[in-house]
Amino acid sequence: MQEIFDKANAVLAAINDAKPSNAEELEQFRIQYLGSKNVLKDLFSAMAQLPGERKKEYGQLMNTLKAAAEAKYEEQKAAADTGAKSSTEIPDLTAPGYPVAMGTRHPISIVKNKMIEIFSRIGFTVAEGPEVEDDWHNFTALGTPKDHPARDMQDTFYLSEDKEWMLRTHTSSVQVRMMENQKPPLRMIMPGRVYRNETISARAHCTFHQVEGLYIDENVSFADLKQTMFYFAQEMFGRDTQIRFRPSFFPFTEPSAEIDISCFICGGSGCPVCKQSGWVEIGGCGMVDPVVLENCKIDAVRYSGFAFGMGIERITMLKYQINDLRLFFENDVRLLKQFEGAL
Ligand code: 2NM
Repeated sequence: MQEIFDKANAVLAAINDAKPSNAEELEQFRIQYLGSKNVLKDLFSAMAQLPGERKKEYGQLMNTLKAAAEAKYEEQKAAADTGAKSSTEIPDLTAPGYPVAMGTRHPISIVKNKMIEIFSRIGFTVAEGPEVEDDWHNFTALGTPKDHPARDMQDTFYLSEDKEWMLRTHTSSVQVRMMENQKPPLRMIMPGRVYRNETISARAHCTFHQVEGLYIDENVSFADLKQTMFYFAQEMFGRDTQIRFRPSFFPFTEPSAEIDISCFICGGSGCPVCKQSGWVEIGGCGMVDPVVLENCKIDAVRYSGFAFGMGIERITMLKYQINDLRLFFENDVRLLKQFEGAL
């Protein structure tokens, strides 16, 4: 009789000691203790040989055995599923961590920084201002009051019913702030994000980035403007780059011009980038209208100035031959990682 109890207790000890640590051992354990021909069954049948008064005690031992086998199996299975070897094992805290992939600078930032660097070499400083603007700084001071037809040139995101507040449509609003608050000479560029309510396509987006520039001093001439743009074009696109100015219109400059550069892909002979014309547009510019200077409390008799504006996305698309503006706003790493190590 004691032999039967000893045998059952030995199996219980074996179950408690078992450490099935891989899938194969775990399956062996299951077959041995929980399968259709498991060892517990023989122990159960031995119950018949026991006297009545010890049957209950043996039955309880059998239940303990079965519960121990099931608990061990579930515990080891769960441990295997989570990859933990054992709940008591301490991880190696000195092991090196998993490497974290380094991010890359966005192409718009790369080109913006390059533009800042080029202009800073000839004495331009950088100024920034708010993206939510009032009517005065975004429009009226720049020669476009509320009823002015030139306002229709830009599709503005207004923020108030009375059209007093809006998302800035250009960074010229920052130039107004600078002209109001500082005395000439002024020589600065304003990089930043601007907003226009346009249908999103490969060539247009409701938000993009601009670098605008402003130079105000005594005797600033159109020749200074041309030479500044020529310098920029050569630094940005290469020493062989030529520029040309086409007459244009902006509400805040007179005269005004669009700036083209000779196509740096084909050198001017004609290709798909310049649409066979040999020239590509990079921005607009002009002599600041005396009315704008006076609006900003600058003596327009003593001072004159030039201003220019360029879209950073456009410059970036040209420089890196990116053909869809939307790529800049999607943050697809397949695009971004191509700029690894670039500036
Ligand atoms: C452009 C083109 C031409 C411009 C003018 C001014 C200001 F404030 F001085 F009047 N800021 N920016 C300007 C002139 C911007 O962007 C295509």
